[in-house]
Amino acid sequence: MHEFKEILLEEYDGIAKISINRPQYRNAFTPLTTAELSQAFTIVREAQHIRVALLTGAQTPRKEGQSEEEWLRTQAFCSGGDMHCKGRGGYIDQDGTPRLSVLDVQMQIRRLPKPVIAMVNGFAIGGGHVLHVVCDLTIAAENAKFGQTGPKVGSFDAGFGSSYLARIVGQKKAREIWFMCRQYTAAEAERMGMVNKVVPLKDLEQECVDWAHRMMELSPLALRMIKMGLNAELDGQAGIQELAGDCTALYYMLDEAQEGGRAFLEKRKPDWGKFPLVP
Ligand code: S0N
Repeated sequence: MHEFKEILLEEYDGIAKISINRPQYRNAFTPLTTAELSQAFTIVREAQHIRVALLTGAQTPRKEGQSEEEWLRTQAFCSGGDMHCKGRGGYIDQDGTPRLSVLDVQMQIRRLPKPVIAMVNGFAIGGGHVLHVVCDLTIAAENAKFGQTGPKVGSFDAGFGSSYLARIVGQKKAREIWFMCRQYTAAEAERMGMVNKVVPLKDLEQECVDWAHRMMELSPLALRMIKMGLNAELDGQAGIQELAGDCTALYYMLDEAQEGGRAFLEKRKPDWGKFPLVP
């Protein structure tokens, strides 16, 4: 759909696939990666024919002589912020400005009025783990590994990466994940409730496409309103603003809302009486 340097944006049959494309660094993100992710999610939001987005990590080809087991062990969804760019105040971009811009990407995923599936094909670690947490659904390959590392490497995400994680797996497990900095298998992540389904890596993309197609048979507006309602319960006034915005957009689609504007322009009183007031 668009050419980028550190990510790929592809589309198939109404489904957008966004891949972080730095497999040599286990798909760690730089400020450029997050800027490109932001741009990609904006494109996906604007594209009316796109109904579902997949977020994943690019894979490395299997090297000659490498066993399948070893190859599977090295695949990554995302390993968080690129340590090579970490400076004081954030991750340093090409102009020398420190940034924490993955937070904007998290917000975009949460606010995207379309379902986002995290297609976790390997390591989902640190800020990469948080990215799958904020997606609406997570489908993981059997080889995927999940975990937070912040307190081990001098960082943390006390936002969605902690509070929303706790809503998903419960307070005790969320504290364990952050306080112990261990890695969990896909099966363990599924048992904790932070993964919807686990499949072999070779079936992962097809499984995600099947889930996307299933959702595409359903009312997009209904899914959008449910997503915003689920967010609103957790996001306080910011969540209510999001849900209310969608309610306003729906209201504008009714003749009743059109009547108000038309009456003003025609310099007459609006005739509200002609619209049904259902109990
Ligand atoms: C993923 C791990 C477990 C894979 O281990 P494995 O298979 O043994 O591979 P390695 O040999 O370790 O790695 C292969 C190559 O990839 C490079 N690499 C891996 N991860 C990173 C990384 N995060 N940054 C830079 N490079 C990375 C390795 O260096 C190696 O390269 P070569 O071959 O050249 O040596 C393992 O790699 C691992 O544990 N990685 C680190 C994971 C980690 O700690 N991530 C957390 C990083 N921090 C964050 O994500 C910060 C949170 C955050 O983003 C945030 C939070 C709140 C508010 C804002 C932010 C924000 O940053 O914007």
